[in-house]
Amino acid sequence: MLEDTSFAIHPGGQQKLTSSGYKPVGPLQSYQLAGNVFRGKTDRGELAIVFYRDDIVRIEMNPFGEAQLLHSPAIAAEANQVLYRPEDTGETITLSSQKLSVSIQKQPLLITVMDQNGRILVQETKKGMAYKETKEVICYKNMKEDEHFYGFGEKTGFLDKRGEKMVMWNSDVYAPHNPETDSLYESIPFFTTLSKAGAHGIFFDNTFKTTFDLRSEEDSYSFASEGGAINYYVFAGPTLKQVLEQYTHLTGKSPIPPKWALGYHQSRYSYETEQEVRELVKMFKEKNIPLDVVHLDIHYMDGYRVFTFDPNRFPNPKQLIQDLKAEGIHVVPIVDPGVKEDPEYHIYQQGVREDLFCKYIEGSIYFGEVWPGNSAFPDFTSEKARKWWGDNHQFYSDLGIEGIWNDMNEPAVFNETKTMDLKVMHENDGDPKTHRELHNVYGLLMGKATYEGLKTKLNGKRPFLLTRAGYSGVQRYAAVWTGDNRSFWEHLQMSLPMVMNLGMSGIPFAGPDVGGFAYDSNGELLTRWTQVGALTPFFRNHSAIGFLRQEPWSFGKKYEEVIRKYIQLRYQWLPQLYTLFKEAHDTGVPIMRPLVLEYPEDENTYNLYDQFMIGDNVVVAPILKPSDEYRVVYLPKGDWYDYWTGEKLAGGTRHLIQVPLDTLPIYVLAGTAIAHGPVRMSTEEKETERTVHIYYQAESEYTFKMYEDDGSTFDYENGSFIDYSFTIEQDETSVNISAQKQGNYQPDWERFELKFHGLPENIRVSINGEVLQARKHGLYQINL
Ligand code: MIG
Repeated sequence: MLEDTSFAIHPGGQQKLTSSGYKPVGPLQSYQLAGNVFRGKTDRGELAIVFYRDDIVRIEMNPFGEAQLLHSPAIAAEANQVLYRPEDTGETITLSSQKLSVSIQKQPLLITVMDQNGRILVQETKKGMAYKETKEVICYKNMKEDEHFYGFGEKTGFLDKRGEKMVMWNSDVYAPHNPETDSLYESIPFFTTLSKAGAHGIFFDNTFKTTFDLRSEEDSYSFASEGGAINYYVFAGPTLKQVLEQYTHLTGKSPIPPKWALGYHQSRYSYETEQEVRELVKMFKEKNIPLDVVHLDIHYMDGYRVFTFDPNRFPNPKQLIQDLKAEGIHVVPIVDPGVKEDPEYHIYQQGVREDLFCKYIEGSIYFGEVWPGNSAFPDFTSEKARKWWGDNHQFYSDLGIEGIWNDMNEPAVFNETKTMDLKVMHENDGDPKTHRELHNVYGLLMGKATYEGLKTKLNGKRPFLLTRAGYSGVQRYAAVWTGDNRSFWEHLQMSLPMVMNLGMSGIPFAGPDVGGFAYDSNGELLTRWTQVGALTPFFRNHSAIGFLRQEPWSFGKKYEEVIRKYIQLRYQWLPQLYTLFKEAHDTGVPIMRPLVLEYPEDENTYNLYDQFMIGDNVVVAPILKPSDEYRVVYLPKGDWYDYWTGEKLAGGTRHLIQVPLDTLPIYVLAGTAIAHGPVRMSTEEKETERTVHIYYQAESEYTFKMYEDDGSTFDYENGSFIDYSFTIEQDETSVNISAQKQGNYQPDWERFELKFHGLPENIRVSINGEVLQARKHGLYQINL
């Protein structure tokens, strides 16, 4: 194509820059208060303001009519009754809650959101809010010099998004994900701004194609949409963690995953036959490599018909799944939205007869080309279609399947636009809207249908769902993998800030294809990538058809040994990760964190993308380049223990470290603790012992948390869990632990140990006032 050559920048082909053509919405002319809702009229349209909580305010400006205050499916919370009194000075109206104050200057209309101390969080520029007759809307905000930006979901590039311009439009991108690649599979129009004064967040809840421009102007940014209203929420912070709690209050928290989903997943496009799957599992057993999940990609289906198995390739799926389960392994099949046009296929018949497919306004079904050939697409915006789709998962649950992998749900279609015709009209539970408006929520609603359907079929067991596409709120249903990356070192590098920003967007359960999907991987890359994967929330090795195989043993013994070590390490860390998943469920704070989340006052962390934290006390600094045994690691303030050698390093500075192939650099903050379990071949194996590692530091105090439940049911919702809290106080002569527990779940382990690192001789260790006897130096066995 000529567009792929220099012809693309032919001097004659440059378009003239036109003035933007936006018009201001005009001054505020009148207003009224109806209960909790402030409504004001401008020249054009209506402004509405509602507090959802003292620390969350919604602002909607519709330049084309009334502010409708409708909800996208992202929203999981209702507005609380927040009491406020408007103050009107003649020029400005101010609405104040306990935490926020919104000032509305009437002429010209200018909205400023402040905290209770009058600190400005968000302020419109002179351009304010504007629209075009063609229905585009835009909102301009000031951007201060010291502001840094996190979130925006699944984007390429580095950690801090200042200077980026990003478009939200769920897209299937098989072409290599480059720094300039913009829209990927997920659209999360939410971000957090951090400055010296603190943090606040904005969620632009508009499901049309939206654009965030933090690049074009030096001192302002904008968010714009192709349609709909200027509808956004401001979160008060003032810390990054509070913003995440506020955003996930509004859009929902992630469920606690079943434990098996936190183990190691092996995938390939595709393991094509029952025989191949059995041999794969046998290899894992023989090689002593833990495994919890095998994914079945599209080859398992009969002619790519969802809710079927190919009778030749998989003659007895029930037996296969049962046999694997007996070995502690779960099978997760892929399910795409496209339903093959085939009048003899029951799913297609049901969809047509019961009117469940996406249609044009004129009444004909929309067909698009995907794997099965010409296909219809369920209209997930309709409750009836969602229920139908969910109920059909009985097919999988009857076979013993407890997890589903949703792919192609942007939706991806093999045509020029890569998706469904924008004119298609979704039923949208009685409020019909075009695909142009609802494209970005199609994947989210498929996830809702799948998760909720599967949940009702599993009789109290936790479903696992993996999805490629999503919108804000997707964390309520699914884990997210970052789609079709490649076996490039650059993509290993890029996966870190991408997964960290997904975490900063309310999506804690995320990860890339370990080893890289397309292109040929190699031993060194797979080894380094598996090291990172061992501590990434979602840990799956997946690779594409036509490229080198990349199971752990594919590149020879030297690499296999190291890969085994790190998959095993994953299982040792599971207790620690599980507690962090529980924390994410409660607070929205992710498991894998950028350092800035823990050290927001430390400028060195603001764009630190090649290291990450697990929880609040562990820094991981992987090798991300070939043939390199050295790297610089930045350790924030405090002292840090090398996880492997026990050597203590000073924080607040950079270290040059040597990192042989078998090492993933991990540092634990002195004065803190982490929980470990034994290496197991799968999470179904009983966890017989539990060890809490405590890293000695004189004059320190830390509250260590450890959460346990059965790992597989929702019984924790009815009190069947146990939550430990250890306050560890250490000084020159003694360590005192005050241990508390809440809940009555009886954990599996038979032995519980405390293991100290760096503990000097002659230190007295006591727990709840009782002095402990060491079994050997620094090792204590206790009864909890
Ligand atoms: O266009 O099902 O991202 O993980 O292996 C390819 C085949 C469709 C894309 C997914 C990938 C999966 C593949 N799918």
